[in-house]
Amino acid sequence: MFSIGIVGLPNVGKSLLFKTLTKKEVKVSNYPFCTIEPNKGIIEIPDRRLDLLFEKIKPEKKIPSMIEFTDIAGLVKGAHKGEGLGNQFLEEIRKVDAILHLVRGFEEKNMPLSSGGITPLEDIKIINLELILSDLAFLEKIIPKIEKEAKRGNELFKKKLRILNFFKETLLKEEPLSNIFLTKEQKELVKEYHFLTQKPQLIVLNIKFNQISLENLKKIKKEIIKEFKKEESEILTIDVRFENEILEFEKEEREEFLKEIKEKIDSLDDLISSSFKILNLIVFYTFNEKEIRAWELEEETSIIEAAKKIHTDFYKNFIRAEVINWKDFLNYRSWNEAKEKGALNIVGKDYFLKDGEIIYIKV
Ligand SMILES: Nc1nc2c(ncn2[C@@H]2O[C@H](COP(=O)(O)OP(=O)(O)O)[C@@H](O)[C@H]2O)c(=O)[nH]1
Ligand SMILES: [Mg+2]
Repeated sequence: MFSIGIVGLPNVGKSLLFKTLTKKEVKVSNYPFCTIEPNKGIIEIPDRRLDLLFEKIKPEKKIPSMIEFTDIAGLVKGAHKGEGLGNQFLEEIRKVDAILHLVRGFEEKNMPLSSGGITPLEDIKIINLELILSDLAFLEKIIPKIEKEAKRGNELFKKKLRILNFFKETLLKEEPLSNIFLTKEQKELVKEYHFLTQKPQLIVLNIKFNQISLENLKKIKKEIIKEFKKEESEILTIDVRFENEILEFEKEEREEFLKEIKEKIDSLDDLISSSFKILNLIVFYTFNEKEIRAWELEEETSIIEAAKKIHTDFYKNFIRAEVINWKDFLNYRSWNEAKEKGALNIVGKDYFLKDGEIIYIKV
């Protein structure tokens, strides 16, 4: 399962966000492979396509894709040098696939801010600098070893060394590694190191919706986009405490509330969807009479890898597969009808799956 780490300075609302998210948690007992740890929770991904397919096919069960969220304790300045258990927390970040960077955008009388005000840009910089310095310290540890191998004439290590030296230069300029464009081959070469600043990062501003004007909010967002070279879709605003409070409400009531302030804040579902999106995964579907299921997969992966994910038998005995885009499938009454009308694409094991495809594997 892919995982997201909630990261940020102390007192920005990470644990409250985690608590709010895990109120939506799936029953872990359904997933015996999952370890139960207090700071981890498994959340279902909202998926309109899956809902529509479920309504059409009407199997007994619907199984959405899921991701794991981890509440990682607050980083402080100097974390990379071990400040405030920093190294331990940074190691936890190394294990996740993407970072949800929560930033404080609310004021609270009994919780004064050390800087005396709301300073999201500075706060983001503090955390990102710790990630950069941690990557740099790690690089300095591994480069000499790789240099040794490269000197012996190992071509692979020579290639690695070139990339890692370039990484070092970038980090020394206090830039994250995500700013560097890498080819697929280059990415493969450094994948094993799990650099922190290479992980996709979603920035989430935690505000009090009645405390900040829409104008001001837009301005802050724009500054963040510019300063950290982010896409608009990589920045969300959320009112964590409010989301926590309205969880108790009925769905209609909740939507009524949200409609009023929609311009200012994103919803918890938006947050979950965006966390999933930054992982750059595709989703494909399988179904039978019993269940319809969504599966997540890395982009540019062949169908044989998808088969492996479903069941090793499908992987071992794969003959071919039938594939159709989910929306196209809605035009037919059944799989058989789609097949008779020639709408199914028959593919071999090297076929690259595309987002939103339904597959049926023949063994
Ligand atoms: N006003 C307001 N207070 C919040 C919000 N989120 C968290 N808090 C409060 O801030 C304090 C720290 O929150 P916590 O989730 O423990 O922060 P963490 O250190 O980042 O895990 C707690 O007293 C929370 O109740 C929020 O969205 N709005
Ligand atoms: Mg906490």
